[in-house]
Amino acid sequence: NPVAAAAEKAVDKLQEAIQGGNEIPGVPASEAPALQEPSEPRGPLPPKHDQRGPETYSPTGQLTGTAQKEVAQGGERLTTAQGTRLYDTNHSLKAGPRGPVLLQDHHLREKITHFDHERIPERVVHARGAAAHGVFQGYGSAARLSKAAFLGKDVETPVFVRFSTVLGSRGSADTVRDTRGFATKFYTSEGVFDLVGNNIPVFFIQDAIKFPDVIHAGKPHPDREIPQAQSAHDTFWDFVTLHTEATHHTLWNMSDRGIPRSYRMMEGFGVHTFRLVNADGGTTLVKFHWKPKLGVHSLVWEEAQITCGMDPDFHRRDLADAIEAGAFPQWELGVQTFPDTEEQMFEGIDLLDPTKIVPEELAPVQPIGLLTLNANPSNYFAETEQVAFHVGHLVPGIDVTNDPLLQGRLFSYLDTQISRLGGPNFAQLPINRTHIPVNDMLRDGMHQTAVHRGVAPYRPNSLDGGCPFLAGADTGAYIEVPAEVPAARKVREAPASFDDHFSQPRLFWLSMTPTEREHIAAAYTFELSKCWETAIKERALLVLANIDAELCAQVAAGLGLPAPEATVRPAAVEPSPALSQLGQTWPADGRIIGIVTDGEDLDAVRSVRQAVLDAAMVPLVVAPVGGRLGTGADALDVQRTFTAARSTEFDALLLAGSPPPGADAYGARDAKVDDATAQVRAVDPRVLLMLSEAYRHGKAIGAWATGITALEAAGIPSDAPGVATGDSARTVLENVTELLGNHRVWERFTPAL
Ligand code: HDE
Repeated sequence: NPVAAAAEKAVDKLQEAIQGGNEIPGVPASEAPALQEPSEPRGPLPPKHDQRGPETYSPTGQLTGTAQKEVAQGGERLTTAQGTRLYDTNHSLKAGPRGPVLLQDHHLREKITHFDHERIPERVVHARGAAAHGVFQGYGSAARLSKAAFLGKDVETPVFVRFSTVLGSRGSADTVRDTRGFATKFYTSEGVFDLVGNNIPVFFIQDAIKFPDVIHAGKPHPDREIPQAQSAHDTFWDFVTLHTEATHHTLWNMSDRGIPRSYRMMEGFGVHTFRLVNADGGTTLVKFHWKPKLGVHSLVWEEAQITCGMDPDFHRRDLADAIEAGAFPQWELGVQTFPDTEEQMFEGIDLLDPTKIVPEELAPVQPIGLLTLNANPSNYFAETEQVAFHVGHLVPGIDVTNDPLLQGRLFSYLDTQISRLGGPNFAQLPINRTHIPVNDMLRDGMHQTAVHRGVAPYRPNSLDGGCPFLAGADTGAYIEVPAEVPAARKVREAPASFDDHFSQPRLFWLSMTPTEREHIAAAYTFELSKCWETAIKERALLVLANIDAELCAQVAAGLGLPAPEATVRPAAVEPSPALSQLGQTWPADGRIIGIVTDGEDLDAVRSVRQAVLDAAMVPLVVAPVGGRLGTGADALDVQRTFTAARSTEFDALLLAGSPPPGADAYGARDAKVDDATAQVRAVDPRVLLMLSEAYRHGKAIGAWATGITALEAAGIPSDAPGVATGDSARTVLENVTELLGNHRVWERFTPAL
């Protein structure tokens, strides 16, 4: 089973990382050969098997990404940036060993000056991100809609995808409640196409002119610069309750969509309506969707909050580990299609309003290709940080619409990149370069790396042989759709259809299961409790009253405020079951199973660990202390100690036990077997915490033999929902795997946490 083998390799890697650094078990540090500084030059470490750098091709003599790396970081001997060899990099040039440092020390100044300038401004939004390389394979099903070559049947196109949170700084935690960015760069045979989307299909505002305002409101308060990466504060709620067009997006944020389990388990949306053009010039309006093969899953709020502290890099690590293990995440790209009519409405929904969805029941998502992420970046800065997406990077066959949010974005991305990447030549950075020849007339500027030939970068010219020549429609030119612009007055106005701010939030609310509604009400209560101003809480309750009286009443009760009456009666709407995350089963591939053991009955642990691998999941052995369990070739590595483990890291817990049932377990060494109270007291409190949290968070728990004793000590009956017990470890695992198909044990959530 290649997936299992890959997962095993990943666990070994993890083990290496845990043990790495100073000690190899059984070998004193001084004798560990690999850790000694080599005395002779040797080749650099090869890239890890999961890593890849950007591949680029330039006909104008620009270096490709790989070649550039060789120039910058090749060879055996340390040099200055000018290539001069150095004999010392640890001591400044001084007037005597105890004397002052000399200004003439160029190496010192070059080294420190370069370091002083290592940082570039972080993105003004979406600063915190993680990315991966991959491939997109067209199904060909979109050929009747779009002439874009990369959508053709079996056409493979390299891609680079960056996921992000929106509000937090570069160093903020991954699992905060926020929208997630989902930006994809397709290096197509017709130029770069960027699909710069989010994991939520609607946006806060309807007009880009409000973007600075909504972001100012969401970012930390300007006086104390708190809170970090949070919407739970006055200015955010002030804005979204005064601009009620934000109600729909805010509701999605307060739902489980705001706290994804993994980047691999979220949907992506292009949000705006785009226009596709086929080879005959026929046009269709579409909305883009990414559908994850692993399903859409979320954390629960308490779990997300604990994870912010226990592992702030949770999503970043999850993505990289999965790819390293060969469990490549996949999404299908799909489109909802609408006739390109003059009014650009579909079933009464304004397609130019980015706060509206079109329910999938009205316009099904039709799959048009498959995205597979299969390599990690080899340098975070060069790739993930320097990548520059732009909604205006389009290829023939894809065009924009008049959505006023999209129109503003068409301006913003290039503008922000000029300041973030220090000038107008960032398209030459390896990660941003198209993989096809560039023949532009853009010249000079900061950080120009091309050595342009010729003397006439203008058209027409007679000096450079008339080059570059223009392309026509038959030679692959990008030609904007000659869409009609109706005669109109210049106005600062929105169409009347943009005024409906509540019917779609109500549609979303009605489409949720009771459990999901509980989570939403709890999230609103949490966020609004963090606001200082009562007036803002009261205004937020008014907004909720216009969505649903029950939602409003629950949040009002939590805040200790009266529930107001609705002021708006939203249009009658049909629920859209496709919006709910519950009710389906999904593959458990790549799920993380904590096997908690006190070191007894290692045969069962070994066998269940192997069974977890065989099921393409990742086992992590959790034991009281680190090191290895048992001896010889069969010894098991401990991946987590009771001190370093927290339930939030695992999708399910297995409690290994020691035969015979009833013997001491988990630190119960001194307890009398027949003294139940003593046993309860003696179970390690860290195990009890792990169990009670996992139970509260709706995770599947399995136990066998004395593991069942520990379960009971944690107050979890062995017949509770989502708890699998038995004598055979493998049978217990089978039951747990089945439970994982539903992601969580949802029965435990009603009533809510
Ligand atoms: Fe963005 N957005 N955005 N945005 N956006 C940026 O560009 C902007 C919007 C999205 O991983 C910035 O290079 C405006 C919607 C993603 O590098 C900036 C408006 C959607 C990313 C910018 C929007 C997005 C950005 C900041 C309102 C989903 C991260 C850094 C009209 C469809 C891309 C940068 C990455 C980044 C502007 C609204 C998605 C400032 C003006 C709607 C995924 O240019």
